[in-house]
Amino acid sequence: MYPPAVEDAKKIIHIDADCFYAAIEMRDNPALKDIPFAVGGSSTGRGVLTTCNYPARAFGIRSAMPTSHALRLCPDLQVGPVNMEKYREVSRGMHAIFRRYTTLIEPLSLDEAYLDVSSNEKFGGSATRVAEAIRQDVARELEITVSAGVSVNKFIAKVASDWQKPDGITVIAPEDVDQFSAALPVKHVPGVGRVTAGKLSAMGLQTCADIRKLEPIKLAQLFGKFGLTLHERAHGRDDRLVNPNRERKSVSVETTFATDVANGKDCLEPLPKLLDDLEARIMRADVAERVQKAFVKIKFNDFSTTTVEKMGTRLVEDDYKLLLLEGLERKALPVRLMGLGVRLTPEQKDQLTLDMEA
Ligand code: TTP
Ligand code: MG
Repeated sequence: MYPPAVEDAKKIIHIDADCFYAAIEMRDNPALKDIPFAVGGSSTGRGVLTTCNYPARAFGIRSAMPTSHALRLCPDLQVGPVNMEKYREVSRGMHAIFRRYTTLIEPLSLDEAYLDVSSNEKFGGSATRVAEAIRQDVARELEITVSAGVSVNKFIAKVASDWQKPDGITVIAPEDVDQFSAALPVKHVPGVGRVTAGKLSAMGLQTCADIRKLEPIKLAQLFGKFGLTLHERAHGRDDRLVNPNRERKSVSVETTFATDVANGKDCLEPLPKLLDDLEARIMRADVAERVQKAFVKIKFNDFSTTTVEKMGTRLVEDDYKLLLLEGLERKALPVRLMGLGVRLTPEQKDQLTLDMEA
């Protein structure tokens, strides 16, 4: 039964470091602390920022923004190079701290993880106090700040960790989940992108309380399988477990067309932008060395999905174009969504062993 009785509720923490790469650079060079500062630029060979500190954000500077654009917004912006090895080391330090409190840790990226502390008996079983202890340990030992969300499931914990960033903690108690999720603007639900939010807004639906008025079948008609997930999230529900053994097998990005596009060359239009996004995401997930082959996903307007992948394909526009054209031939239907991805080779386990000994 959902929602579970209060005493059966899980205790999930979502941790997300604040302006992670920039925070580490500021720690190592305090002169950067109070001036607009970003990490990225030419050293990545792509001329985009990976992230920036909060003074830079006041100018409207954001992750994935071209450095040239950021410098127009703030000519005094300092841009430093990416030091992945250093960020990996801090990430390992964060995980060593997490393991003091639970073994149920699911990393999402270098600076972000879910922790299930339902069975933790420290601090009288208080997940809030565990989250506070983690935040203190990280601040003291690694000299960066992390924000935390504490609640009964992954979805609410993740939304909550973002609620009072930076250096914040937000706790949504079991009895408050219903009200919190009802008031939540639907664009904050993970998986709701620009197009989905736009469609809902055009129907006069802004919050999860608005979504609750729609029958699941209606949501499924509008958004396919994701419509059913949206129905669950709108009620504050998420039954996904924290999975410590999850290994990333692929990285992908996708875009839903504002209106379905006729099957043909027009579908290729978002390709360059999507490829940029995919490259940024691969870098962020720190898996560039594990890229094995390219794949594409196409969703037709009858909600059927096809994927095309081939050994030997690489992260280049021409290869994606060929895969997409092959996929488009499979059904003579307009296209609703297009995705690009890469499959990854299995993780090197010796890295993990090192991790465990840290
Ligand atoms: P995020 O957690 O998304 O961002 P952040 O930690 O910099 O800032 P926030 O305080 O909002 O959490 O990403 C973690 C790191 O991943 C970030 O420091 C740099 C890297 N990254 C990229 O390289 N490219 C990107 O597009 C994004 C979003 C992040
Ligand atoms: Mg972060």
